[in-house]
Amino acid sequence: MNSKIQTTATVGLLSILAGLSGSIVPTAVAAETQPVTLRFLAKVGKQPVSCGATYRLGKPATHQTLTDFRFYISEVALIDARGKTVPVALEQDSKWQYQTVALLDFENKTGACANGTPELRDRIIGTVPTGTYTGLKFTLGVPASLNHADTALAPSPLNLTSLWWNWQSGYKFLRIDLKSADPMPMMKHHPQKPEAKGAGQGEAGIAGFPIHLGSTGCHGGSTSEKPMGCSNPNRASVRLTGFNPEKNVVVLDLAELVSKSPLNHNQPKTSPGCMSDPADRDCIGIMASLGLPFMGKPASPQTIFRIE
Ligand SMILES: [Cu+2]
Repeated sequence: MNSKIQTTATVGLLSILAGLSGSIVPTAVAAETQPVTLRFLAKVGKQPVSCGATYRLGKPATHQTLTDFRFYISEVALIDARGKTVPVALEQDSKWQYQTVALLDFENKTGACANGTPELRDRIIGTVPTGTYTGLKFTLGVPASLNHADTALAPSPLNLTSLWWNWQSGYKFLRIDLKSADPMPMMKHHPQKPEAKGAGQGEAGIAGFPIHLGSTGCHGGSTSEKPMGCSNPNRASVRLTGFNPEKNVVVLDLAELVSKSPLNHNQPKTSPGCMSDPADRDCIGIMASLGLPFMGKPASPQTIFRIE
């Protein structure tokens, strides 16, 4: 009975406080926040990338035309001078950002990027507790909780079929497609032959080195149940220091991503390029650059993202 009286009294007091003024807010909720914009830039070495441009890439270097360049970033956090990590609350814009996931898009559907979308997106927008930050942390990929969705029903930016494999494997966390601009060895006797119509529209039609990163070895589940897990989640965790959101940009360097890969070569009986297949040796260099474990090789520091 005593406690009932106390409860009533407490409720009464709270009502009075609430009624007094809108400015009375419990301290716990009053933590100040500040807006933050994290800018990204896609480059080949020192050059910003552009759709349809041709670059000398890979090892040995070959001429490659860019036909797609998009990726999902999630679990973004800033790090202060003491090493404390605070998550960035992403603006929920119903377009580029949903929950903890953001899409970055460096293709504009022009020229060779016919498979893409006209809009570009080079930033992540959100809020963090007020403070001074010197580092950045994020995941290249879609979190497991959002990865096994149906693009027909999922909210934007998780509704793009071009960035999705299937319900069980989930999304292509990163999609960078390259088309060889050198005469391909098997095309040598038809060097003038124009590319077949429809090439680049579907995976089967791509002649070149598409890079599609995503989870593999996802087991269990059914068409109505999520997989129990994926033996190769392939989510790359990135931590960068010396970052001031006001001054710096996060660069993804395509030259670094493919620096160990012979791009005009394809292991027989595997998909073109690297589509994350654990048996595809064409992924060895790509996964190493991403810092992901692959074919028995342990994870190593990633080399594709840097601060500028
Ligand atoms: Cu686009």
